[in-house]
Amino acid sequence: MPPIISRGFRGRRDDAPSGRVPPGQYLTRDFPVLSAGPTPHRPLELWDFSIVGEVDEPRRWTWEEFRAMPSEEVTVDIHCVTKWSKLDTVWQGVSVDTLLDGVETAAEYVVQFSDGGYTTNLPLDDVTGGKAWVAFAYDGEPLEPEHGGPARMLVPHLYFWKSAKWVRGLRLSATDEPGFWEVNGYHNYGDPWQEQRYWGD
Ligand SMILES: Nc1nc2c(c(=O)[nH]1)N[C@H]1C(S)=C(S)[C@@H](COP(=O)(O)O)O[C@H]1N2
Ligand SMILES: [Mo]
Repeated sequence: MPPIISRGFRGRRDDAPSGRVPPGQYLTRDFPVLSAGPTPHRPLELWDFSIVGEVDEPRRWTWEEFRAMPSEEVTVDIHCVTKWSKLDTVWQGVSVDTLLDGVETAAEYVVQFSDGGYTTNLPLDDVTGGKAWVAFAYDGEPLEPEHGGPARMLVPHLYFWKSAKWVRGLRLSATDEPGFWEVNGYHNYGDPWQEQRYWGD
């Protein structure tokens, strides 16, 4: 008798490791590009990153200063609201904790702002405590413009629209100010494990 091979088992070989893929998501090995507008191309000598709003003193780094800061390699899973998830993506970036080091603020919210005008809002707690980075490399290479280069936010515990490409800074605020997709029907918080895709989810 030949061994009995279960097609069911074979068919599931590419399935997600359990507990890694939020409800309603499928896995992709591609890296889709999702941009609401054209890709900005800002020369590095005209790039800076700033922390503004409700802070004791605004902070600003040129590209050179930003790249001289300590950075980390992080391996994380990312989840787009259009239902693709990608496991074990590898980034290099500066932790937002490092950028906020020494910044005095009573703010509870933050808006990421970008070249091209994109914004996205979240509680300050969601970008502190080792949960968010300003990433400048992906898979060991400088971040491609389509994916947000020269630098983008990486906030992997929320849907990926909460990770602004071409990010130029953080605006700290006492009040929550909905960003680009949040005023256009997306959920204000965007937890993929709670399937917080749209208003009312
Ligand atoms: N500036 C900017 N950032 C953005 C977007 C955008 O349109 N503009 N799209 C968001 C959405 S909806 C997703 S899923 C991810 C897509 O990142 P990717 O194109 O690198 O896959 O970027 C997010 N950040
Ligand atoms: Mo998205």
